Amino acid sequence: MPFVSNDHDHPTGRRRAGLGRVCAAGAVGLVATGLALAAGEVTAALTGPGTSPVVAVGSAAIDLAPTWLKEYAVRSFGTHDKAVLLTGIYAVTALFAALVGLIALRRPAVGAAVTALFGALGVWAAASRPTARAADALPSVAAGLADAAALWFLSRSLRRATGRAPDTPTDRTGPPDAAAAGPPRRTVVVATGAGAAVAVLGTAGGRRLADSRNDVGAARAAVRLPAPAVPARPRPAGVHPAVPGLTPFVTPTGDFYRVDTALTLPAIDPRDWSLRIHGLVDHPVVLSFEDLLRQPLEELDLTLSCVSNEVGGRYAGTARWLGAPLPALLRRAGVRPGADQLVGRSRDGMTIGTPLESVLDGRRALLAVAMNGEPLPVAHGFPCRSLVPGLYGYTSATKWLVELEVTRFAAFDPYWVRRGWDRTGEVRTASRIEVPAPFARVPAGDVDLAGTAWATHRGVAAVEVRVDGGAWQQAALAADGGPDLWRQWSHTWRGAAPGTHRIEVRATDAGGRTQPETRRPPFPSGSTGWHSTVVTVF
Ligand SMILES: Nc1nc2c(c(=O)[nH]1)N[C@H]1C(S)=C(S)[C@@H](COP(=O)(O)O)O[C@H]1N2
Ligand SMILES: [Mo]
Repeated sequence: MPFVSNDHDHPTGRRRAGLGRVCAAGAVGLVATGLALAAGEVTAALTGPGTSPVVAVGSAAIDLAPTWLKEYAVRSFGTHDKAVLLTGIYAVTALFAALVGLIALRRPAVGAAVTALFGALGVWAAASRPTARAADALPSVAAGLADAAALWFLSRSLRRATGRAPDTPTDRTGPPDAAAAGPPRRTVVVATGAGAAVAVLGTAGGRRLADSRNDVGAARAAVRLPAPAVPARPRPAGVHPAVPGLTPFVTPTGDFYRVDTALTLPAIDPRDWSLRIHGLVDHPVVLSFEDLLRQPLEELDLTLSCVSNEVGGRYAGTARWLGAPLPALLRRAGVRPGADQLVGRSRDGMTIGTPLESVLDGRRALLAVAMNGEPLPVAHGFPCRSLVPGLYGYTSATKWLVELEVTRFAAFDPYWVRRGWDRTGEVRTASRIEVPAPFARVPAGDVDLAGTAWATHRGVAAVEVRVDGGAWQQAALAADGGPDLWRQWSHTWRGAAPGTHRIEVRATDAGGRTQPETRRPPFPSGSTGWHSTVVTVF
């Protein structure tokens, strides 16, 4: 007779029991890792939100990601790229956590070794941050210890409750009736459930504690902005053609694009902030926020754009900025001969290098403290960021700025240059069609076309459109707000006939250079090519 048919020894029953054990082991792994994350978050509330294991690993991943992957992420997920990254990290962590639970059930020592590896990964990631301090390793150490302890306790209980010794020779010597000696299964279920609850509450509590400890909302609300010594030049009427669907001329702050590598926003209280100007200067300067506000502040209407903007993309915005004139501060510090690069450093360790000659050639470079009449939003660099008209953000617009170093290109490669991007970052002429929207259906007859073009600091001299590869037509340019601002355009397409049509646009800058037709991706110096849109006329 092959086997006795009782529930435990029947192959199906055994398989079912085995499956239950596997699931329980997976759950134990997940709960142990959940407790680890909770321990990490609670500790990170004290050491800074950027030091939580998940955020540290995520930040390291951002820095290590190859350029094509970064470009892909920005292109596919836009400003959601960070949420996608974190979700991915959590998913991979959960997978490994369940696996470690299985391993720990059979081989506790291997399970412990893997959790130690997890902890070490977090420590390495935290230490790899450019602003790392020794204490930043603590959250990952705490997470690793919590993981090991929870895993050890829960998988031992599970082992005992299900009556199987781990596959290690020493443990095999236990009594054959280990099941009887072990805790009841209910205890394991309760312990695992309690662990899960603690993990969830701990993680949420740690986050809240971190948020409250790092809330600069009140400090930001308390900032009193002085009146500008140099107000913005009056904006001419008619900078915005009244075509429904066209982007506003001034971008509402809440709609302004955000591009940066910060998984958690640096929280800087202006009272703890200072800006150090040093390097190849005669008189290094340290400015407090008060000092900065005492400068003769200037207002500047400026279009800021990102090198990662695809043809027709949305990574450009216009705001009214208020800030201290940067050239005056540099002159006061006394730039030494031979210097050709100005490196901005942010609180989170970002480095952005600007050609010094463009800062000093008469353009209105600013150390900005306000955007559209309010202190800078935290996401846009509170309390201070740099701005240099005519350059993409990655070579000019350091957010959370804390340091300016006058140096040489030969002496230092900033963050993006180390990753192969062009070191100058001059804004390329760009134009886009916003009306009609892509794949819009419009009635036959006269069709309104409109959009936005920029050649920041040079100025837009002309915009042309054409339909189905026909002759280029001059679009009507809206009033000119000045070369540092984008220029909106409109055009009436007369007698549009039913069918599918392709509309193209190209702009010419004030230097007479027309956008080239050749499509190039953003890397390494900004995208090129004509934007086009397809519409259906009915
Ligand atoms: N500290 C810091 N500053 C930064 C960046 C960053 O990643 N970190 N990104 C730069 C880039 S690539 C751009 S395009 C602008 C975007 O500014 P915004 O987010 O305010 O639109 O910020 C620049 N300043
Ligand atoms: Mo950018």
